[in-house]
Amino acid sequence: MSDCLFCRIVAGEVPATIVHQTETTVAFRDISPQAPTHVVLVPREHAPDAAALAAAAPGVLDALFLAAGEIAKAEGIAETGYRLLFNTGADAGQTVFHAHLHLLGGRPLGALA
Ligand code: IU
Repeated sequence: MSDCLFCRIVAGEVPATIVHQTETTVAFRDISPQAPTHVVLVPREHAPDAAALAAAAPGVLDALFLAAGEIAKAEGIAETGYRLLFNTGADAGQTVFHAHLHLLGGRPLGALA
């Protein structure tokens, strides 16, 4: 899906600072970080959102959460805490329609709106 930004990052066609990769996932630093650590984790295979990914490849969801835990350890925020979230759909603020898990940490994040 060459018109999908995150497919293009996975393919190496768009630059990103990649921090972690597995057979099924790629993680890179968010271009507009909202916290000292802000990493975006994506499946290599395209799915438009988390619900579609869960239906198509639930094991890849497991892989994303496992990778997030490893990255949190590597970033030194596993003990202080971090937030994992999928924005799903326009009202949630999803802007890139390739399922992605945000990993945020490194400061107190406060309550969700
Ligand atoms: P959202 O949940 O769809 O809003 O998240 C998309 C994220 O992708 C958002 O935080 C952007 O800053 C981020 N991003 C990026 O990391 N690299 C890019 O080239 C672009 C967006 I465009």
